[in-house]
Amino acid sequence: MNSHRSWVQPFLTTKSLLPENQESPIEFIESDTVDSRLFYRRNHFLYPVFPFNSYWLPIGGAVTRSKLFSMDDLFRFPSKTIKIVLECAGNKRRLFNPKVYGEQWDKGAISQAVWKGVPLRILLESAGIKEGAKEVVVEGYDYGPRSDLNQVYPYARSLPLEKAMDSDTIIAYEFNGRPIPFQHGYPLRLIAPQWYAMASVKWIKHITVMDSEFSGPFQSIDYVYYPHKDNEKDARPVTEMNVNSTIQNPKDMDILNAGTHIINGIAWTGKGRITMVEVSLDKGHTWKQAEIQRHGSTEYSWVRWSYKWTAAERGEYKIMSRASDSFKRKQPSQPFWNRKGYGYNAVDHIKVKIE
Ligand SMILES: Nc1nc2c(c(=O)[nH]1)N[C@H]1C(S)=C(S)[C@@H](COP(=O)(O)O)O[C@H]1N2
Ligand SMILES: [Mo]
Repeated sequence: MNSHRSWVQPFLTTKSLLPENQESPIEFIESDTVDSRLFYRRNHFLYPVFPFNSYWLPIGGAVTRSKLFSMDDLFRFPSKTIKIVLECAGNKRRLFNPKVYGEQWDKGAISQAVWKGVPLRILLESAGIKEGAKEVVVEGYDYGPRSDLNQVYPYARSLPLEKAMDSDTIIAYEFNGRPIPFQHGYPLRLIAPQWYAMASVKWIKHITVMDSEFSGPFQSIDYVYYPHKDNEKDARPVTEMNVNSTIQNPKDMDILNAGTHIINGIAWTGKGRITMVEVSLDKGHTWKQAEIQRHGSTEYSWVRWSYKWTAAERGEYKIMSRASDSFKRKQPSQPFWNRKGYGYNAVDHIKVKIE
């Protein structure tokens, strides 16, 4: 049995190929750094073609000295290495009821890796931020038509100056100790910890400091919570990840023997840290605390949790998991429905049968 482990491997689950959107086999991820082979892929456009062998990074806009950095320039700056969860804002979209349009992600639009790079702050300071600067726009090399706007756009997003200046917001050049794989943004990618991953722009083309609000479609139309089906009332931008958890074992609809079973999974949040994960085996009437393994987890990474369950009686069981964080946020029993299906974080659940 065990000798199979080295050559029997999980795979990504394909959602679309042009552009490439594939999810991670999250229930089978046992490592806290996900290899690029199993790291989810989310793209709005086809992969970009650009001369990455003669790559330069320009920084301009509301700065006192426009800059052009070579890769070697970047390697010489002080670096920062961080392990972070990247979760697509559309992770678990398929679970919304009523259903919403868009990529029907199950639970695997999430992965974790170690990224190394230069804090964006250092680059901005070397260019000199002008007074009145508000946002920093990062544009990727990929672009394409949007069906709604009848125009070609690049993938570009802004960060508020405060987030851009956070010492953990980095321009990454390494992924798990190697140059970033092309699919994940080679040669340079923005990494914005704690925010849903739409903020972490791949294949950086240029960085522009702005003294006004950027209104590109990937933040004025997409990545906005619209709580109502047919009007824009109470719309607000998608930013930090919600507190969340995913059960990895058992698998949904498993048939198990009576006896002891380990229920385990991951939990993560975009603010503070995970303080508690609870499990319910009686449809949410009572909750028991799971054990959290913090070993190897850092400020921005997921934690692993487990709960030993002795299933004495035959029957069907619903297994639920609920995480809480240090900002007193707790997974709700019902998700916050929004028209574009972002930020799903209702209590996770699966069913099993004990025979
Ligand atoms: N340039 C560029 N950056 C991008 C995107 C994109 O389409 N183009 N997609 C964003 C979204 S929505 C997500 S969820 C993550 C996915 O990163 P991954 O493909 O490395 O997993 O990249 C973000 N950065
Ligand atoms: Mo995403």
